[in-house]
Amino acid sequence: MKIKIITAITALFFLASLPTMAQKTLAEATKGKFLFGAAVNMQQVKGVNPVEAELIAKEFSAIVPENCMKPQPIHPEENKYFWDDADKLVAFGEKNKQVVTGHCLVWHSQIGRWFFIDADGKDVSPEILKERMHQHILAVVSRYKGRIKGWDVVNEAFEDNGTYRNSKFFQILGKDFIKYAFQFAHEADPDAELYYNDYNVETPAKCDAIVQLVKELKAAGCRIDAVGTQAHWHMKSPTVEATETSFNKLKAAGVHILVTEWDISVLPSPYDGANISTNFNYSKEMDPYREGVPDSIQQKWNKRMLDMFGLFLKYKDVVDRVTVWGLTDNTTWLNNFPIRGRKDYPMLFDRNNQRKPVVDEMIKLAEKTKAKK
Ligand code: 9MR
Repeated sequence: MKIKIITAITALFFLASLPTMAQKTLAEATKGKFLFGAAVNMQQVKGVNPVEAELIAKEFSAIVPENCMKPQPIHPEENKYFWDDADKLVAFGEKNKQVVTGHCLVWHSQIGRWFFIDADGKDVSPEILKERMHQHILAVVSRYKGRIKGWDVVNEAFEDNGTYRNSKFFQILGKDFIKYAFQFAHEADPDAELYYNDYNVETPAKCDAIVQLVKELKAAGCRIDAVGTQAHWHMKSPTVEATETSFNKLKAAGVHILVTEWDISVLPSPYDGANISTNFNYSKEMDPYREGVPDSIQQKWNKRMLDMFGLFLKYKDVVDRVTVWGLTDNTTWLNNFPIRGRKDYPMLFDRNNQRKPVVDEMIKLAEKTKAKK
């Protein structure tokens, strides 16, 4: 009798655990190949939506702040820092045993105007801008020393044609602003990995410019571990072939690759970059899937996600991390870019926080792939 009860209880436990056994997570499936991360917002960190917080904790082995470590939110005025959100985000990652990376130290966007001007509203001298960068980077990087694996040191310094973006940093300091940023970050935390991050890295002229930058930084004795390719992609562009070519160029330049902001928009787009200041007027034709994505389009999106994920796995020896830019279709930045108020479907989880079927396919693909050498 006793044995029968024990057998029945064991069987019950087994049955209860079946869904969890079948539901392997992305973090588990990619272990040993690359980190699998998500960009996280403060509502998730603060548990305003506990379901989202739990999904992030369970499915991902890495996190990056979507906004709270950018220059403007963390350093809104000279000598005035706002640490609360970033502190909470780092603690959230540590609690979940996730690798935390920092985004981003130097970016022309999301930065207080004060950074570039003097008391009369005129551009500051190169010396002053350099010193402000120094103070900013030392303060932010030192605060999280030993707790952040690596930093997006400079974000989006190039135009798609490979010329330097005419940002305030570039206007005042020339291209050397990039070198200074890497030097200051290394000074603040010599053990932290350092990355250059950009979108449309698949565009040949832009990729070549980034490779040239890597060479120049290395020649100047700077540490640079990896280039982050944001991977804000569309249904047709870039092609897998163009992406693979860019991977090979970066690999040959002696840096690792991070896929830092992955999403594939299902919507038509009048623009294929990620420059946040770009926007176009709303029209119904540009927002075709308000009632849901037709099956034929969904299948195409699934295939595209899997093809690209297969490429990341193929290059696992140099791809150290793949990070998706957000969690669900509900909160993705793409619902408002480059046209406000649309309904996009670029994420791995749907508007009800449910895993999309493609996740299971990705997991199968990852499990078939051997770990890094
Ligand atoms: O997803 C981010 C969005 O919430 C912010 O409003 C925006 C401006 O700071 O930045 C978005 O993230 C960008 C990232 O920091 C850099 N690459 C492009 C991303 C999408 O715009």
